[in-house]
Amino acid sequence: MLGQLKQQFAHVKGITFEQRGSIILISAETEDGRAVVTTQGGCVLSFQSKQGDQQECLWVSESAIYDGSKPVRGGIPICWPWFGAAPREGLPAHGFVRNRVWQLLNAENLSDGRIGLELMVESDEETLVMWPVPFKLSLKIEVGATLTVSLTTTNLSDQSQSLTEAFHSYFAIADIQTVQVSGLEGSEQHDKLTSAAPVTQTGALSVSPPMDSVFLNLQQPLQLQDKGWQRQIEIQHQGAASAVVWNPGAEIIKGFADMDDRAWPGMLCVEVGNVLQNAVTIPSQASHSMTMTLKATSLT
Ligand code: TA6
Repeated sequence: MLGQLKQQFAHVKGITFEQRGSIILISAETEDGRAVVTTQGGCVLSFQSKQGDQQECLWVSESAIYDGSKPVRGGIPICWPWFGAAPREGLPAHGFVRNRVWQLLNAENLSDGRIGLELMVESDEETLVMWPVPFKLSLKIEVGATLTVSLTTTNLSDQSQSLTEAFHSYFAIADIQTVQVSGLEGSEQHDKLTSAAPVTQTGALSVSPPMDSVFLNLQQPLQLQDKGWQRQIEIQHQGAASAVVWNPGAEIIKGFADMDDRAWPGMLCVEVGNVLQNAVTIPSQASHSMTMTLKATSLT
């Protein structure tokens, strides 16, 4: 597999492949930025812009597992075709495509200097048992000074289908006490930990761990402001009406074998997608896309 990929994409400048444990890592490096993507789950594991503060934007757990038995803990896992708990017992949380090996369909040098990748996963006998819908799922990734990920679902069944989905991005932060998320103003916050009645978000969000909230009906791009590192990551989104903000805090993190107990102050999930009442319905033979662009800028 590794040898075949190296040969197939040898003509693409800035692309390299390597194996870590049993998963394949694709590195894409341009003059303006660098990203690492794994075919395991179609997950972006690293992104660094060479503009702005030039530091790593994404968080990956030091105890992440690279043997393919579960998704790597960190980066931008893809939750699809359901977000959160499985619709029935025995199925994985957050859907099944983060547990599958995606096929690298294309890698190319774009005319503006960025690198474009396209990965794909489609329905087969195994997925049809978990979710009885024939589908094709395409993930386009563009790497440069910014990172763009775009997930397109094509419903190949003869009926409309509803699904929930998210880019479950883990961001590296200086300290959870000093970050804020803005752009959630006006959206409807559903607190998953207290199940309290939804409230409308006003002002920038400060995070007091543990936090696990869904924000519905997003109205603008999000900004993750990190005073400690003097950096802002702007999270632009299209075709995604929800956000999720998650930090497990000191107690809940102990339940995660692939996260160190003391890792929580240095990570924050700010996810965009279509969750709860923002589920998307895709007519038969039609497609739906959601796109996210990350742009890091220095606050100094
Ligand atoms: O997005 C937040 C969340 O749904 C939390 O409830 C939390 O459990 C987390 O994702 C991680 O889920 P995972 O299935 O990757 O362990």
